[in-house]
This record gives sequence, C-alpha cells and structure tokens, in this order.
Amino acid sequence: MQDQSRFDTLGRLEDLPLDYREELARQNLVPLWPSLRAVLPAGKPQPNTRPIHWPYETLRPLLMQAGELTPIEKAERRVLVLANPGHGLEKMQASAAMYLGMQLLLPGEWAPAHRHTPNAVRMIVEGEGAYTTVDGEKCPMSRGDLILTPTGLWHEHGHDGDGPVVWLDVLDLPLVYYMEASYHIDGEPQTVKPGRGDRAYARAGVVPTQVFQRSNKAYPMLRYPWVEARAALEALAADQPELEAVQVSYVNPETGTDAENILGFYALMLRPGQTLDLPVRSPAMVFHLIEGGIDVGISDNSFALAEADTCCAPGYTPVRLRNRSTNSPAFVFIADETPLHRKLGVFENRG
Ligand code: GTQ
Repeated sequence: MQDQSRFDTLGRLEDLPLDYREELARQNLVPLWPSLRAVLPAGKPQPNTRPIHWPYETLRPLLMQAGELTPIEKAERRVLVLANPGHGLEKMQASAAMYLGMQLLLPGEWAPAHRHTPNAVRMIVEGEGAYTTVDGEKCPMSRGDLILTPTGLWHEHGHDGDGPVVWLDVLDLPLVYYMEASYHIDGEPQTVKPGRGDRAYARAGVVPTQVFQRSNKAYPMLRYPWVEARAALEALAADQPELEAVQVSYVNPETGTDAENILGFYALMLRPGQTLDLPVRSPAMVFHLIEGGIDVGISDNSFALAEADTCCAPGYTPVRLRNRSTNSPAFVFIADETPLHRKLGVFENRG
C-alpha cells in the first residue's frame, strides 16, 4: 500500500514549466492535481456561502427609495436582491441554489405577466391589498402568506390597496442559471379562473374529489395562508408539550411531497424562551422572522433577528435558534435546499 503522507502536498501549477502550461492552455487542457484539493476538500465542503444577516430596518428605506427612483415600468420587478458577498454580489446568490429578493409594489402598480423556468415563492412581509395571479388563480397577499409560482406558470402582481406592499422572493434561480436553463417568456394579462386551491385544500386530511377523481394538477395549491400555518403550529405545540421542534413543511396536499421541486419551505415555532439546535445537514438554509425576536447562531456568528429580518446559513454548519422572549412564541419561515440534495443523492445529516 502507498503511504498516504506521500500525497499530502500536491504539485502546484507554478511547478510546471511555463511552455508546458501554455501548450496545455492552447489545447484547452488543465492539470487536475493543482486544483484537486480545492474541488474535493477534505472531510467537508468549503462553502462560498457566508452567514449573512439582512435587517429589514436598514433594507426597507432603501427599498422605498427604489420606489421613488425607479418607476415600475423601468423595473418590471422592483426588487433589491439579498446577495451573499461570499459568492460576489453580482452573482445575486444567497447560497449555491437560493436567490432572495425583497420586492416592492406601490398602490396601483402592476408587474406584468411572465413565466420562467426557475421556481419562485413569495413570503409576504408587509402591507395589504396586493395580489399575485398565478396560473389564472388570484392569490391575495397578507403578511406571512406563502404563494408559489412554480416553474413554467404564468404570474403577475397587482395592487389595489393604499400602502406599499413588500414581499420576499425565494427562487432557485442560481441553480437554474448555472444549469444554463434559465429564461422567461412575456405574456398577456391573465384571465382569472374560478376555483382557488387555498380554499379547496383548506382542511388537512381531506382533498377535493371529482367523483373519485383526484386533481392531477402538478401544483394544486398555490397559496398557503399564514393564519392556517400559524394555527397548525399553535395546535401542534399545545397538543404535544414535549415536542422539541414545532415545525411544519409546506407540501403539495395531493402527494405530500415538497411544495416545489428544488427548494424546501417550512414554518417553525419557537416556544417562549426555547433554544433549538438544528442538526448539521448538507443543505444551506434561509431564515426569515415572521413574528417575535430570535437569535440565530451560525457557527461563530450570532445574529439578533427582529421581525421581517432575513439571514442565511451555509450547509454543513451548526445552527442554533433562540427565542429571546420568555413570554411569547416566535415564528420563523425557513427555506432550504433539501429537496435538491435529496433528489441528487447528496443529502447528508450529520446530526
Ligand atoms: O416576481 O416574477 O425577485 O421574475 C426575480 C425574478 C421576482 C417575479 C424576482 C422574478 C420575480
């Protein structure tokens, strides 16, 4: 057997004669060994994703300024992207697969219909009176609601209310872009069709059935009202006082599988004073605080999240969530890359 120590330091590019390196480059060839440890680091990945906190307090005035500086016709989607400097701001990535954006719609504005290959969801942060029409289904937007715009479905946003409306967009754009599969198509304003998934699937355990025929829609439910998700968490917490993680997953109510194909979405309730250590898993995560005040510890970083704040954590990293209040629960929206990792067979839970 070879002695492992003989492989501890590998040859560098500079060790090779210049004319040899130049000839390799001319032939579109690259020696592996100078880069082997970078692409296959020992023991665990070396993520570009850094733990980053985007406080809403600092983001909001800049978003409102965008509302003054850039009319909707010049933006189409008026969004400030929450970009992770670890990837380079211009990459517009929160993590390897996740994109985050805060979108502002002002009263009377309209963001025209389009559809695209990346999957999106919206988590409503502030304001009333706006709606998203997805696949002909008009979805009202209220704080904490989750609205899906899965791959390929037409969507447009409108606003009949009288204050600014802000929501958090979560897309798998970085992944789909990396795959060279990202594009959009512009469309005409949609005609709203009768029937709403959030009503048809309003009660867990029973699903609409057309004389023994279940829906064959890929995305039967597009809007997940916060009142329902919050009530589910409260009920779970009350029913199981010993339950450590009071968490629900946003799923397709027909199949029970993740609501979308690539990213996973969850809501978590932290009981008053609760500290929760999350298992160390391969997918990166995003935390958005819907209600309360929590501390998020991500390896050596600690972020004090206020309501509407957002932060991200790389994969393979210990994360600790702590509810700062000893009187009230806290409610967190989580997005992660679990469905992607599971489908690709690279998912790991290191406990
Ligand atoms: O609202 O359709 O943040 O197409 C990025 C791309 C939002 C949207 C984003 C989009 C949208």
